Amino acid sequence: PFLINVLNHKEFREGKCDTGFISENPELFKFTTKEDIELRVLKYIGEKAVNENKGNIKQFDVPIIPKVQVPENLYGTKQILDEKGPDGLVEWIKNNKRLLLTDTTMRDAHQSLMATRMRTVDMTKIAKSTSVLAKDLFSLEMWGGATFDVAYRFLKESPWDRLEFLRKKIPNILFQMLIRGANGVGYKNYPDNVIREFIKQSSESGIDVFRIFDSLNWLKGMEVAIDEVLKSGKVAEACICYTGDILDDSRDKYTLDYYVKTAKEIEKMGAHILAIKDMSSLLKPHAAFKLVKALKEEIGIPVHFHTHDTSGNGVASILMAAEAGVDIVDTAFNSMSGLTSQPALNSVVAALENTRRSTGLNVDDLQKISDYWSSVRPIYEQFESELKSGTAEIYKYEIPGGQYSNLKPQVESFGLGHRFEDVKEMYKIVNEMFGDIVKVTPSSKVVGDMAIFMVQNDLTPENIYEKAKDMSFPDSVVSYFKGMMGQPIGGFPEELQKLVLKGEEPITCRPGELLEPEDFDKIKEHLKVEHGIEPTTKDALAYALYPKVFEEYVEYIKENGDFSRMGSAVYFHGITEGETCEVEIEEGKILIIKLLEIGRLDKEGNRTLYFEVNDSRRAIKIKDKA
Ligand code: 3PY
Ligand code: ZN
Repeated sequence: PFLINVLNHKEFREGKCDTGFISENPELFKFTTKEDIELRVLKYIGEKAVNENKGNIKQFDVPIIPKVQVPENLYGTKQILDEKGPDGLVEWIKNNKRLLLTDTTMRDAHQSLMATRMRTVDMTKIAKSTSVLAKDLFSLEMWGGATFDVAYRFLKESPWDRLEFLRKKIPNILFQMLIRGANGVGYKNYPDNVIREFIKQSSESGIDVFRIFDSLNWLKGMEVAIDEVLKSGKVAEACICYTGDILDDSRDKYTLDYYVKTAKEIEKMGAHILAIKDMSSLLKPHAAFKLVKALKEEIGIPVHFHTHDTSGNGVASILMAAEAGVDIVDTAFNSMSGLTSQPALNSVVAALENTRRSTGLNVDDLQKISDYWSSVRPIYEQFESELKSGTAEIYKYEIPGGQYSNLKPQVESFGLGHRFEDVKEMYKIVNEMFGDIVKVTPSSKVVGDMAIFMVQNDLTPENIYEKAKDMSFPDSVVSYFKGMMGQPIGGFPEELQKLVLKGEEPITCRPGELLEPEDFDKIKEHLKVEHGIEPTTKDALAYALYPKVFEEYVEYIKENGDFSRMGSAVYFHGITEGETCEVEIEEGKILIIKLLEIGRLDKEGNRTLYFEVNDSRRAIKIKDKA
């Protein structure tokens, strides 16, 4: 994506350069030829073979892409929105008796099951089939949350490309994203103009439904995002994040009344749809019935239920919500569902056949898509947690799906693997110390970081005020107590706030009112001068959200090449001696690569690898790091 050389350099083309230009810009005189691209691919594969898989390769089934005939009149919710606008779509939802379904496979499901590592190629391959076989879905949640950051950081691919490629292939189903209110797709509040520009660009690139939440249920934290979505003519779906247990009368902070009151305020803010965001799988089946019933009686906008299956009760909660009249629910194709992911889509469809909430989707058609994901999933096994079953302990700990499956490796990275159970207990204790808060990105990260910090330093709610007097707390905890993530329901516990802030004054206004607006022209100039790219607004936005991650991404691509079209089995696992693979390097251009032989170690510590590439032989040297 960043192929910039002298021929497409703006100043050179405009004739504004003198001869000094050549010596000042040597990188502009490098031309990436087909041979260079080929060489980069061979290096990538060679590196895997010599230093990573070392001959140990798992065999994966080739995922079967169901053949479909695209009908001429492919029509879906996207056309309803485009033709009738958000209010027309809302009317259509309200007049619908069917239970409407969202599939989360391309966003929350893989975020929760496989550390957000699903690559764009695996999504685009099934996109056309999805548009036909699942044409009656309400929406596909396929963007936002952690996917934006992880695409650049770990997958070295552009999340914008993902959105735009999928949009082209799926013209009929609404695209939905998750945006963390003023925290955008990041972990801290951003200046208002970053949130606004981000929404504008996302909407231009293909997002239709913006699910907006605030990690503390602080409505002010959603104001700017809701306003911008309304301006863009797209669908604003605002959340109440669910925590606690409305069935338990002894818990009087997050009651049914609290949720209904908050939902009414959200409706007043102009949201088109209300989402119940049950990120930690805490909304028990009977509570789901009670909550949805009350909301349907008290508010006029449609209700969309999002839950996880961490407890194992997810499908039950969905069915009870359906009985109570919920309009839309989130599910994931069966092979990508369950555990910390969403409840099972195919099973919900089958369960409701021949009932008054029948979904209108075809079980056999959906099975083909689930089978595809079933063959893709093993390629990502290395990113999955060890969780084998649902667990009722989630009701006690209240940890969001993605965080629950990620907590163990995180705790291990602090050398505290043996104290994992203590960290979970501490997560609950920290929540109590904080005054029982809503826990979802980024507030859940604050609670997690604090729990690890306390276990690491042998702190307790009793000894912390003495023992931690001179300790500096994790950055996320300091930022939280400063008010930089907004205000929690019921306010901050003052004594703890003082201990953490050590004399610094907290804020009580919206952080966005204090943050300097981002200067996008300056960012573009910086990217051009420092990294030699012709930046787009999408690049500038990525930099505004994640400066370091984006810069590293640009440098990686310049140095190593863009492997986003490479199949995931090869991308993650490589090939070994004697094996052949196909690698797409650009649309329709495929290299057939056979690794003929890995040579002996030479005196310099290198090995020569012999390849056959589309019938010609090539040899490259790779340093053996062993
Ligand atoms: C996210 O913010 O990424 C979430 O999925 C929260 O539940
Ligand atoms: Zn979720």
